[in-house]
Amino acid sequence: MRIDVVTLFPEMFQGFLEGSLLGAAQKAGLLDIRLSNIRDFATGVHRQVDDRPYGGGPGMLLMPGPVVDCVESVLADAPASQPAHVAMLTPAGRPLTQQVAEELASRERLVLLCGRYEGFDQRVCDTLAADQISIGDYVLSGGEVAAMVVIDAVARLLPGVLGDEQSAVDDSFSGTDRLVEGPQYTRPREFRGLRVPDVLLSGDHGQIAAWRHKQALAATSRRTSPTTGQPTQTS
Ligand code: 6GU
Repeated sequence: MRIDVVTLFPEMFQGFLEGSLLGAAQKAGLLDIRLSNIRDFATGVHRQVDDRPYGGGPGMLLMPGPVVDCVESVLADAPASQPAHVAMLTPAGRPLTQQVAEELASRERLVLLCGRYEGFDQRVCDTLAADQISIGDYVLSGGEVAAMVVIDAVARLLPGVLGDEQSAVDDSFSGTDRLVEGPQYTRPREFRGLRVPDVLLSGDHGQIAAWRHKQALAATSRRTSPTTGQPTQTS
């Protein structure tokens, strides 16, 4: 899979992309992540990329020209057999869920467009007809951190990226039931008086699977209300 990130701040991705999982995936040739700087497509002596919103209001907007030119230069570097899926990171987008991550991971090419300032000029959305993704109902200073969240969630779903192929299938929000995982334990058997549940030491895999399923159902219902779908747990 190839992922192109279009951003004003490519340097924000450096440490992140060198990190263990993504660094190894790129070395192994499973993932090819490239960074493009919107600033390289700025025109004029001041290389300006932002301007004040028409109609007034606070802050600055990214100018549509450099953004669209940068995305189009990335798209031009794609064979017709591998059309890229363009996704803009914006708080107005559809919420990122495990299902959305799976959908993005099924693409061969992804372009992630990071906004800054107060957001994008509407004509960027109109011109690119891009997917729009938000990582939650809170405001970030820019789309870069959100793009890193998307890359992390997507990369670990690619075949061969995780050591153990089953672990992505067993994850919270995965599989057909989309439950969160229940409690898990490792050694020691007793920690500060808290003991590992006997069933996990029983060696009875049928019993263990049944216990885990029951725990996952309980953890899932603790965390979301069946009526509102909103979290019910505050601690
Ligand atoms: Cl994708 N961008 C920004 N700026 N803020 C956000 C977001 C994205 N998702 C949630 N908040």
